[in-house]
Amino acid sequence: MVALAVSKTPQPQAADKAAFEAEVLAGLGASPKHIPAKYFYDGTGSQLFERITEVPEYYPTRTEMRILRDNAADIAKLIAPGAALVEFGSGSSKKARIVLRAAPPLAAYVPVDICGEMVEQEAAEFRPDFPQLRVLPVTADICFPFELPAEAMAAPARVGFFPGSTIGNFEPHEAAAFLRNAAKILIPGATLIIGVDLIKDAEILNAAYNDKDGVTAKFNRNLLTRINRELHGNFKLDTFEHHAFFNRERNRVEMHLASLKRQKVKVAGECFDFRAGETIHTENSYKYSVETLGALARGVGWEPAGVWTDKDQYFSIQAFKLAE
Ligand code: AVI
Repeated sequence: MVALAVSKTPQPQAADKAAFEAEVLAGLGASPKHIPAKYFYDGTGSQLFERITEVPEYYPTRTEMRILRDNAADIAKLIAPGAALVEFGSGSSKKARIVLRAAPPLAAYVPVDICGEMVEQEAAEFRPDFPQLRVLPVTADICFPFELPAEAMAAPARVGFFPGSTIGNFEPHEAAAFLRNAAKILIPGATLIIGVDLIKDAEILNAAYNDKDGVTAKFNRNLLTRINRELHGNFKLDTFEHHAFFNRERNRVEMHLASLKRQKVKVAGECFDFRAGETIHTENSYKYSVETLGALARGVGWEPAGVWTDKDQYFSIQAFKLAE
């Protein structure tokens, strides 16, 4: 779903597995222990994330959809007729549909995702609903340069779309690198529309990542199930607890898996010691203000061009322009 993974070789499956193993072994061997959040999204992880978006405490998805619906006409004014709309990490394209319904006739919609099978399937489901629109899926890692299809290259304008606050799962230097890469792909004159979760009361954030039904806990622990299955691990799931909390100094929600006892765990033939209470840091979800994201974007050449939020100021859609 979310395009955070990195891999490009003729044998993607073998390479993905090698990268997964290398990153898990390095992360479990480090102090503090950590595993990149991109590995949450196997089939079960993607389904669990979809369920998270529906739990009452997890406000981001429904709030972002509402902001897009309420302001679609205004947001669409940033899209020139005949432009190509490039969606970074397209997922189910639900949010792009809202923007596209309000936009003028476009040259193409280019959903980009690391998961080729998914992006092709979503494009196939998307086409009948927008019969006049060229839908040109691209399989690529959005953090690295990739080529746009010829029709999109020929379009007189390019607009990037990056909803979902996926930018929050990047470290700030990675977010800057993403914005720099997006600038290279979209070229001068382009617009970029990003969904960004805003800094707010710790109580609301803590609830959003500790839903009562335990779906987020399942999503977090599924990483251990995946390691057991794919890397011959022997994690005992009931000996690891989901921890999620807002780290106010760093403006991020951290997710961890905490070992409930002193124990040894084997993964891919290597043994790792856990102290009681020791955690594996599995995710950061950075929260921004309009100003802090604006400063980050300005630093790599994007000028703020519009902001839309909900009445509680929980979430924002922020637009930027790249100087000509
Ligand atoms: C995908 N991403 C924006 C989600 C977030 O809120 O950082 C992932 C997530 N992790 C726990 N709940 C949702």
